[in-house]
This record gives sequence, C-alpha cells and structure tokens, in this order.
Amino acid sequence: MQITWRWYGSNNDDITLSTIKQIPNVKGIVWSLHHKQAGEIWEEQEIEAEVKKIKDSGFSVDVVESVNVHDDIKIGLASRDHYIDIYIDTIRKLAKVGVKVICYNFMPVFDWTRTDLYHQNDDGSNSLYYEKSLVEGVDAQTIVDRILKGANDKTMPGWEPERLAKLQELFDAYKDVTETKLQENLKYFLERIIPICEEVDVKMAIHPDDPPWPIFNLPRIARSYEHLKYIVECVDSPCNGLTVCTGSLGASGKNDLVTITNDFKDKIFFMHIRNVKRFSNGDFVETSHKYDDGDIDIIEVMKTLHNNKYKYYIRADHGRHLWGEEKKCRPGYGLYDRALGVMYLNGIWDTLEKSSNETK
Ligand code: DNO
Repeated sequence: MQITWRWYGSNNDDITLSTIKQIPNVKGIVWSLHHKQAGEIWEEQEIEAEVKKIKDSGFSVDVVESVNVHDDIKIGLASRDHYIDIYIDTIRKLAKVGVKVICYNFMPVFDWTRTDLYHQNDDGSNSLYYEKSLVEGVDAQTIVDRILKGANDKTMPGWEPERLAKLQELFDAYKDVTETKLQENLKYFLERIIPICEEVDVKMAIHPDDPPWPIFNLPRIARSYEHLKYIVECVDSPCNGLTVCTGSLGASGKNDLVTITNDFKDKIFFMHIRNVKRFSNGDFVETSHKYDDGDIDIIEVMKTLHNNKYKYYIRADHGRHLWGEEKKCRPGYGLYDRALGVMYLNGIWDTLEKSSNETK
C-alpha cells in the first residue's frame, strides 16, 4: 500500500507540501485542479504546473481526486456526449503526466452531506456531524446555506457555490432520474471512458455515496455491497474499480467494511480510511481513526488489505479539528487528526508486516 495525502493546491490549502513531508511515510499527494467546474477543459500547462510543484517536493502524483462528472452525464441528457468527450480528454492528459488512478463520484447534486461542520465533542475537539432529522425535516436549500456558511471561504469539492446557486433547476433536471436510470447513466459513462482508460492505463475508482442512503429524494447508487457489485460488473475491466471509503459506507450499519474490502479486493484502487460513530436515531459523528472510538473496525479492514497484499493507494480521510485549528482549516481536512490517522495506519501496517515476516 502507498500512503497519500489529499492536498488542495498552493493557494488553496493552508497546509504546505513541506509540512506534509514531515508526516512519516506519506509518499504521494492526492491532487486535483480544484478551481475547475465539472465539464471544464483541463489545460495541459495547468496540469503540468501542479504536477511539477508536487514532484519537486518529492511526492508522487499518481492519484487525482476528483475529476468531477458533469450533471448532464448523470442525468443522461443529449449533451452528455460532449461532456464525456471532455472527460476523456482529461483522462488522456492526466495519463501523460503519470496519473494512475482517478477518484470520482456519481452522486446527484450533492457530494458528501453533513448538518454541522463543527460539532463540539466532549474532549474539546470538533467534528463533522450528520443529524438525520435535520436532513429529513428541512429543504435542501437550508442545508446548502448551512454548509456554505460553515465553509469559511474555503472551497469544498462537491459544494461549488456557482453550481448550487441553481439548486431548484438542478432538482428539476433530476426529477425523472430514478435509481435504475442513474445506474444506466453510469454504465453509459463507463462504457465510453473505460476503453480509453485501458489504452492509457488509468484506473477509475468511484467514491461511495456519503451518507450511503438517498437524500432529498435523490437516488444514490454507490451505497451498498449490491450497488458496488453492479458498478464493477456493469463494465468488466481491470480499469473499472472502487474507492472504498470506510467512513462513507460505514455510516450505515448494514455495510460490513471487512467483507466489502475483502470481496472487492481486485477492484479497490484507493482506500479512504476514517471512523464514524453511529447513533440509534440515524445520526452519526466523525471520530478519531482509532478503531474503538467509532463503529468501524479499522484494524480488521487493514488486516484484510494486508492479507490481500493491497498494493494501491490509501489515505487517512477526514479527521476532527484539533488544538485550535477549527474554523481555520477546511472542514474535515485539518492537519493534526489526519496526521495522527496516518501514524495509526502506519502503526497497524508495520505491526502486520513485522509479524508476518516473523512467522515466515
Ligand atoms: C469527502 C471526499 C469526497 C470525494 C468525492 C470524490 O471528503 O471524500 O468529496 O472527494 O466524492 O469525487
């Protein structure tokens, strides 16, 4: 496995590459051109400039998260082919600079959704929090306003103010998109892009839905074992795979992350590791990575990856906001808890590695 770190770019992230360099065993930067709207052309010079910056700091650039998928593709409009052509153009350009994996999602309208970006924890830290009754009880605009206000001028992928300014239009456009239709639209998209991925050796790794259930009556199709199975089987290719995000899938007690990690072993190209604590009323809060702070047995997930000789990419995902960084850092993407998360993953992996060498 190769440990990576999600970084938002020089003028867009308070955490510098030299700071990241001090976190043990981080080999690669997970990057993107964050100013690009879905469907916009990625220029070669812009890609090269970002890649140079990252490589000059001694990191690999193998993983891009995300190249966002235009809504017209998800909705299945006639204009989708135009946007798929642009997507293919980006895949080709990224392959040229050595990108190996692209993480993307196929969630309608919203990416990850929370109701509170700075929920106060008992220990004085704070975390992203999802309060079920709030999402079920209010209109989508209220949640959008809450999130954008909480973002403190930080860009948050999936929550682009420009796109969300047309919220009602977006909802209207999705009104006939059922779960089956959305699956068909994903299949259509994959059927067109995967042959190019095979040609240029880029793996597509879809990110699961977060939370893993439909919200605001919008369908969600990457939220359970069966949904993931549909995705990897609908276009059978070594380039069509998954990002397994333990925190996204793990917000539902129905998703057994150890089974998912094991059964899809040949299809997982990227792991996002974080922990969540679920409450019986459907709420959940993001916790530290430690396995017994939340409901996800991260040690067992790591053991499964280790047993399966996982060789792809992994990153410590979201953390709590610690030691005064709250409201200064990008929600979920502070420095401290993600760095602690990296060390937790290093600790588990090194222990597994050492003990398997000893028994050889
Ligand atoms: C949340 C992230 C997601 C992810 C996208 C991939 O923190 O894991 O926003 O980047 O869904 O397209």
